[in-house]
Amino acid sequence: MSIRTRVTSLFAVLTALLLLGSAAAAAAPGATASPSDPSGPQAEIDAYLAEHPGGVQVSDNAVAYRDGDVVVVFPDPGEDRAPNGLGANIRTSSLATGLAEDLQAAASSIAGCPYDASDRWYCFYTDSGFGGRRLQFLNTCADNAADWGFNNSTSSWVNTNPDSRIVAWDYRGGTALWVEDYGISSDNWVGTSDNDRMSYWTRTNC
Ligand SMILES: [Ca+2]
Ligand SMILES: [Ca+2]
Repeated sequence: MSIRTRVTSLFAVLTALLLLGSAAAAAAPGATASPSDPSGPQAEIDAYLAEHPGGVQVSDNAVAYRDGDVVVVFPDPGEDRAPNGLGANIRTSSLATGLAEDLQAAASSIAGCPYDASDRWYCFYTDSGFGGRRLQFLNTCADNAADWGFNNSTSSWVNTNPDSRIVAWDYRGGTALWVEDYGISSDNWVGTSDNDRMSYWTRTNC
């Protein structure tokens, strides 16, 4: 073998090793998922934001409205429940980081619905057992579920507000379905007769 051939062979081997190395790096576990990761709920979030403009995506799992007073958290595909907090890949916007700090500062949570002295959330869930989407509200006094895409969908709830009761209504001016007592209270199943009926809610002391 000539020297030239040997050098060329060595170069070929080195190139192959480098290529292998970069392939291994690309496949390394723990790589951050991109926002378009097809394993996340991105398609669902895109559809939600299109139907409910004005929201800001704050993570792979959550969108926020009204400067963070309303947060909707989506489960990953195949998961029964939405993740606690904001879920994966919290964005770098001040809204996202501020909200994440707030949720993290909460003393604890019930089924992902945070509570502490300053943050008094109440949460609705579209499935029983605190499953499905989690719709979190901080300062909202009354609202229509349809405005947030969960009309006639609520199957469980959590109220962490010690000063307010929540009353769930079939529709505005209609029948009261259930009362969420002064926090901390929760129900993992509203019952067959009330399931998927809430269209409107009110909050006392508001
Ligand atoms: Ca439901
Ligand atoms: Ca209804």
